[in-house]
Amino acid sequence: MTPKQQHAFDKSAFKISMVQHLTQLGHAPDTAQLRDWYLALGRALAEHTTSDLVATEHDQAIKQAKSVNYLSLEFLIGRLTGNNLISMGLYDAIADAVSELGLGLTDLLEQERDPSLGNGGLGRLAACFMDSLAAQQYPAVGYGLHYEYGLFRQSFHEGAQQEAPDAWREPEGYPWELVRPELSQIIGFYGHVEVVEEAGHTYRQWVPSLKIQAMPWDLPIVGYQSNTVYPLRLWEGRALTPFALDAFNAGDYTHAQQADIDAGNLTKVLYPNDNHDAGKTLRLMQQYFHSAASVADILRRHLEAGHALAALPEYETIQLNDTHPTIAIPELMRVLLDDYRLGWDEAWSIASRTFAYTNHTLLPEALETWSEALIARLLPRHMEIIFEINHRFMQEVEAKWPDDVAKKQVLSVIDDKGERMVRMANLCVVGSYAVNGVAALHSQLVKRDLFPEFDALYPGRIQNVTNGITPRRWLKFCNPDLSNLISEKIGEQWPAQLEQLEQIAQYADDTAFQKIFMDVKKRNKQRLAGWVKEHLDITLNTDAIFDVQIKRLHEYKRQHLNLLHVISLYQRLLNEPDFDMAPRVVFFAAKAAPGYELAKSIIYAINKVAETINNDPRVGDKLKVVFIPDYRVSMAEIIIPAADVSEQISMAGKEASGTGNMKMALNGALTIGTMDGANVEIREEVGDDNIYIFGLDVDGVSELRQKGYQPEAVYHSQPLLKAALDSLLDETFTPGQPGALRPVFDSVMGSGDPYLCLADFADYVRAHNDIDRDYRDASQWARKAILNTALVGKFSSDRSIRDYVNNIWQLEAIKR
Ligand code: OX2
Repeated sequence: MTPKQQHAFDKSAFKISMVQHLTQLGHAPDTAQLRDWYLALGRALAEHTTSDLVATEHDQAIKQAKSVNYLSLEFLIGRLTGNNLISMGLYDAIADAVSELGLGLTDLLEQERDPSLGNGGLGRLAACFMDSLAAQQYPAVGYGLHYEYGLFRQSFHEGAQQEAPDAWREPEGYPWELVRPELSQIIGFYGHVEVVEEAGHTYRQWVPSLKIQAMPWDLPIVGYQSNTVYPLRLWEGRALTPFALDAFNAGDYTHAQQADIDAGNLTKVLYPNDNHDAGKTLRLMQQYFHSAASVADILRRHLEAGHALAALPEYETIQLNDTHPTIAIPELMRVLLDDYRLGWDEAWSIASRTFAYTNHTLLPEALETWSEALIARLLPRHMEIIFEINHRFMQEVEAKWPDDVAKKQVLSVIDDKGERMVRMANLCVVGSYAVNGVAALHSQLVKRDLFPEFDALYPGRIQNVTNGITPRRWLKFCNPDLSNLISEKIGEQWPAQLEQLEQIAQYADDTAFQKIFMDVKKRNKQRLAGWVKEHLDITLNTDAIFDVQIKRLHEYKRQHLNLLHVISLYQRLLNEPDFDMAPRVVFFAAKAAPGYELAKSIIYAINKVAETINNDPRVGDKLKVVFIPDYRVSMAEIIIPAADVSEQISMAGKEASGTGNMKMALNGALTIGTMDGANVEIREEVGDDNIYIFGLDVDGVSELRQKGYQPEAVYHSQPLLKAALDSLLDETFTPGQPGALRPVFDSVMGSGDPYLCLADFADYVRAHNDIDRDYRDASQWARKAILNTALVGKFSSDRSIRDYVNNIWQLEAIKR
């Protein structure tokens, strides 16, 4: 607690406030349930953050400074209460206050439902970035959507994934959010473009035929010990009935396609795709709704602060989190051209110095394209503007590479092979002053493989900012025992200056420290084992290696490679009398996109294998497999501190960065990983001896592809692998249903496996054998674990944000 906050906190006043909120909720202290008390606590705390939020909004210094606007369709913020208490420096004081009311703070915190307003890494990154912006006091507003249903809730029925809606705010609403009707916007769709003449000039004007109200809800992003609260502004779609009547009367009927899309549906659901583009009309409507409302709000703030329109790039920068908000570029152009009547060159000069774009993937299926026909129907004026942007851009290409049709074809914003499509990534690169990848290797590949022509045309535009994670949530809050141990050794500054963890390295060989460090790990493993016992009724050996793979389910992440290793361990335990292994618990947690059949088959296979192994008395506690359902931020907070081994096993070149890899290393887990994404940089930091690298690297992958990949040959040459694969075809794991796991078998056999699972199997097993050997040497293992915690300070999202600030955004911190 900072002295200022300590001074400000009045325990008895706070208790009175909690009881008042409880009363307003219609409950009496003697009969209220835990959940009622949690809501009262949240509301009492939110009073403070709301007043800080408003104060920050009115801060003249901030109005006169440059801000970043982080536009993202996803913010996977996780529970706010505990984290905000840490940031406010009030955790212990509130624990004390609620205990005087006869309550346990951790029980109250458990009542909060995760706002799962994101899918995976991309959304969680946005949340970590907001945390780091507020902690370091770089002026910022996060703009997202207020989905009524977050990512679905996952359960398993006989091993198969079931999805249920996640009404995260129901029934009482979310205590931390504040609706801001005075800041609402009206957003148009469909309609036509008219030509208007004024004072000898002609202008184009879009006349939408459908209008929807964008209602903002602000969530407070509380800066760690910084007295700064920035808004995460989430737009909700609301019907504007009177207008629809006008339009109807005017005979301006909306297109039949959109008949079933009313305003209330617009922000109902978060699309459950991660790293995959599904191209649905409603999704484009969400994207435009988000972009247009955010652009309007940014311009409102800019103009209200008294700045000239032309000075927009000096005061506001707009970061596009992936291509999802790309339509903000033509939207800003439309507003500047048609509403403010600027000339094209001036408007373009403003827009193209305002936007910057982060690319998160090279996977072709995740690179968004929208059909020209759809955009032209939904956003007719924007399609005109996109054509004009591209026309001028093609002239630029012609000037650089005269008569080079091939160059124009790859660079064009419009793909006209077949149905004409707008390539959103190309539009982003053309309309942004900076483009970045999310880890060193990934950014290199963006330049080399995805956008080599753009890199030649605009040298220096494509940069790297390696991802990071907030040490507040991902160490201080989720792992209090380790945090206390670290603070005892190096003081309390590390959550704001993670590089300081390096000082822990000096204790890596200290046997007394090793013991305390591993005792902490053990308690975290016991906590997780307790959760598993209570919720899944599986008894775990907490001396076992806790081997963890937690992330979205995707072929490229290769959960099925992990599964093949698990099966091979099982078979060796049964078949090889001399086989000895350190006990292991292999944890999985992952949601599959509901429409992604193979991902669901992999989940089913893991569950079936787990069921068989966990109930086979011959295995005892040597091997257990646990699939934790409904993976979410609050679950990650329990799993990550308990991990010994972190599985980061994507095929090289496919995982742009990964951030779970950073979280687990920070909490003292050792990575088993390919040379992919940020694994490469984690290895640089922790050193070769403290990470288990295996498999083909990016060059190895392309060599193998060139040679011709033949999984059958691998299958026939490796008996361990063959036996594991064969067991997917018989009844070993699906009694009475032979072949039920065949989709997984088929996906890795045949030359069709783009992710080369079998090619990496042998080396993966070798790396796991090394882990098994090293884990048995408790002191050596402790040393490696300590060094992981000590040496990953680089991966603080504070550092990522400083990279953006210095290399891209050019912001000044505004101290409050
Ligand atoms: C993810 C990437 O897959 C992951 O590697 C990265 O760490 C994360 O974004 C944050 O940068 N959808 N999710 C991602 O990319 C896309 C597209």
